[in-house]
Amino acid sequence: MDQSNRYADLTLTEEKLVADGNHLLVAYRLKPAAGYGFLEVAAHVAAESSTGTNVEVSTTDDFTRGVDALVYEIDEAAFGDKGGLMKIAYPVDLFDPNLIDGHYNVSHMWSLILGNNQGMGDHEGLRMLDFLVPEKMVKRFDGPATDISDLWKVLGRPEVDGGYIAGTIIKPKLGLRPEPFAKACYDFWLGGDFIKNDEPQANQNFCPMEVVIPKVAEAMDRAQQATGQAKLFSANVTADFHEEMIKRGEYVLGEFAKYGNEKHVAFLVDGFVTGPAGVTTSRRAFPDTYLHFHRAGHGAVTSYKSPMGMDPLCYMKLARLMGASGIHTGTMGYGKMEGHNDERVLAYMLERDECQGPYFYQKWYGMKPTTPIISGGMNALRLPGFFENLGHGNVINTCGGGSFGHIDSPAAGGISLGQAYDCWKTGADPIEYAKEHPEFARAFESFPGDADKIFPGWREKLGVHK
Ligand code: CAP
Ligand code: MG
Repeated sequence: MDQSNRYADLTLTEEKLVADGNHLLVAYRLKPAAGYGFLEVAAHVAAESSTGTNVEVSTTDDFTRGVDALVYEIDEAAFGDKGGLMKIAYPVDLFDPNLIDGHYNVSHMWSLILGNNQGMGDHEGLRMLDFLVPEKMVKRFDGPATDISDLWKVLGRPEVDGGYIAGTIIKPKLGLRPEPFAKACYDFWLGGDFIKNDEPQANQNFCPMEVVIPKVAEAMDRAQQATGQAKLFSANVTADFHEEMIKRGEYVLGEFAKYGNEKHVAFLVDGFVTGPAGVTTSRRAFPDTYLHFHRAGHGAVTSYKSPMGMDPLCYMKLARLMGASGIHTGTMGYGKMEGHNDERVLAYMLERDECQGPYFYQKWYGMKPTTPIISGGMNALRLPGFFENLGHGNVINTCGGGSFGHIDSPAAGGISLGQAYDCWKTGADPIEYAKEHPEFARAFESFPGDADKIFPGWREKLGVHK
């Protein structure tokens, strides 16, 4: 059934919709299935995502019609054989405020704008490219409770522009027992700032939380005394049940508090698999603890390979609305995961108070920033290019292989990361810098494949002939 007479109004202008601020706007790429018209399917998406279904229902009244989502712009040829562009305006009244405080729910918003419409049979692809949240809604999402300035403070740095946080992920991903795990932490902290649990590290029988966490807390205390520097640990508290998550969080904080280091702890929540409920549990139960949003599984909805799901930018915006203090943004083409240089906008959208996205100019109205967490196949050699592309280094970066794969030691790996930042920040030539900085220099020998690619001729220049 073609519902475009009800669910489309191509006379509406985006300018006016934005100025009025009564709608949430979404841009999608749509590819209709064979035999269906573009506007017909677009209108079906608007119906299915708001007040309608695939047929007229007798219970609809005039009020219902007043909260219809409306297709207000289409460009059928925008993406060639991948489909066209369509934009939908969703009345703010469609969205769901909490009973307890009137704040909006990301889970509800998500299920509306990218819910049932994903499974419709009359399209071959429907992907969310960008969205614009109006002021009256932005101000009623939780947003982050803590941000990178809280970590800079713990590290004794300026709370504005406090710079690069050099981190790692304990590797191997699984299979370390408590003693070697805590030793790996200590060894890295001698050179770097921040350690996170790898996302599958939890409460396995071979490494129970209640055995390993006290050892990690003790290792942090020792490393701080040995280096005279503050250290940070991001502990995985992901769980299905909110009470289990809170139990884990309280346990971890309690163990680090024994050394006065509870502020040196972040909570890692695998927020794609838990969904917004897991993230919000941590955000609200532990408002003083930095919330580290790991996103394992996100590729199923964000991969550019898919005609479905959403672009990573949308995922970043949802994470900031939920209240992530930091979220993995990928490495913008410098690491091992899918991504490209222009994904700078992911970081800017998270950090800034206003930012131009691909389709909409989003204002955040003072919502705290979410730190870009840069991870996945990174090491000291890849970092200078990464910083150059991004234009700053106010990020958390975790290099698992890039630290534990350093041929000298995890500490040397950690030091090499800080040196990579310093090299870029001071505008030094990396080869010249390596001549004066042994840990950075040895990263070339540790990751010779990368060195060959990024710095051809490095062996001769650095006098390495093995
Ligand atoms: C990185 C990592 C992270 C990924 C996740 C891993 O390890 O621990 O989980 O970065 O991807 O398991 O691969 P390495 P993203 O440093 O050894 O690569 O950050 O894109 O969400
Ligand atoms: Mg990992």
